[in-house]
Amino acid sequence: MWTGLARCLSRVKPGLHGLRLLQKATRAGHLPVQDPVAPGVSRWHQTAAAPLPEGVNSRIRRVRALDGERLVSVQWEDGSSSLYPFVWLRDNCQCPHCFLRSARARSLLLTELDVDTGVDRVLLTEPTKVSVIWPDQHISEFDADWLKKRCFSPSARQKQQMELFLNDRHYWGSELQIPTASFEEVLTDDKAAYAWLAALRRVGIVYLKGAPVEQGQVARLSERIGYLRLTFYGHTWQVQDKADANNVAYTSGKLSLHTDYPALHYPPGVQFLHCIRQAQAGGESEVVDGFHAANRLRAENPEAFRILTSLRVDFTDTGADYCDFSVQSKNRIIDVDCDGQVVRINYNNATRDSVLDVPLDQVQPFYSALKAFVELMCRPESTVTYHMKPGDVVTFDNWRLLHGRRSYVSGPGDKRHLEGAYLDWDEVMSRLRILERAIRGES
Ligand code: OGA
Ligand code: NM2
Ligand code: ZN
Ligand code: ZN
Repeated sequence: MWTGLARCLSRVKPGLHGLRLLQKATRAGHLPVQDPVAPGVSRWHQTAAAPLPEGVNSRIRRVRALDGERLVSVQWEDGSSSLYPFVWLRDNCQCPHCFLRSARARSLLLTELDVDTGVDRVLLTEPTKVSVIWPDQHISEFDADWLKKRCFSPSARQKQQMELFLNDRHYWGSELQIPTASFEEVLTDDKAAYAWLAALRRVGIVYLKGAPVEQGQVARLSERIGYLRLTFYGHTWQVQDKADANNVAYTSGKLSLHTDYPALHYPPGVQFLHCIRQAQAGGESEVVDGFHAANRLRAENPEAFRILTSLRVDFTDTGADYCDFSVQSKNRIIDVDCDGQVVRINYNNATRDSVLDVPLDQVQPFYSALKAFVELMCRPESTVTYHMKPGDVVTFDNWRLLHGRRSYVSGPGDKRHLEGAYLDWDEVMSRLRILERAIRGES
């Protein structure tokens, strides 16, 4: 099934309709998204493997309170040990007074928490249960697996964070075979849906084939996850050549590589585009891994990287659609987190404001830096090209990928038509975690 889907994918043909030949176009194929728990796992899942089940049955050999350091030491059966601060244990007491089980949330108030608490006694009541008796004789009981998961060692923290956020990325260039799955299968089958979203997270783009050729499909796909992100362009939006277009996307012109909606301070994390009708000529799509490109810029041109990660650029979007709007933002073109990791690209040349709030002497260096980044992304080895056909849906990470489209010509009665929708990563990651548990057979 998966391979069959991969085989029937369209490719951009060299010299097509007299448009510029993309050297790598014939290599822009697609790979099936495979079931991540079956043998022969697709390469997108090599390091994004499903985490171990929660109940790994950790057993404890010994517990003791280190009063001087205000830590509880837990020695595991295998000889390793973990340390837990008194204050953290008291804060995370799981008893019905301190924790509302039905909401899986803390009911203990911070006003009730003595951040300097000592402990009266620590006991190993069973090999898998630790009890802490506090000075006021309140009793907390902690499960061994629960504690193990929350160990403060750097390696345990890193493992836990990886399981929660799946931040392990596969970076790519023109060699990418876009992971591909069946539209109907991701709607109906949990394993297929998990494989779809896991690849969307790791690779940043997944192609879905076989959607009905009518409006409403991106909405169905968002309902599979939760809900979509409403913007001034509507719940879903129709990419078509329109009279008095309120956005450059609504013309038949070329769209250079961009992320959608940098005019918002919180741009949509995920984008779906469903091809309902393709153009007579042109309209091919192009994508680039913006994180990979930004990391290469850091290595090749550190000064350009410094400028694009520090200067806040004004973006603007004014008009009327879902309702009237006058949007302004200030975004760094390359956003990095406090560890210097690239976390978001914000760039649409069309909505970059003519207001440029930088000192005069930084204007020219800014343009040179931006040009260097765009040139790096436009290199043939960076880009993947594909040609959508009716029934195809492309789903991609709008914080990571830049996408573009070639200009097109449509006949008067058969206008090119894509329907799009946005989602945010919080909702997509939520569904991904739930699907992962469901296919592991947990509640
Ligand atoms: C957009 C867009 C791609 C296309 O509408 O923002 O990138 O192929 N469209 O029309
Ligand atoms: N729409 C118009 O940054 C942008 O202007 C992207 C794209 C929703 C297709 C908007
Ligand atoms: Zn309690
Ligand atoms: Zn776009």
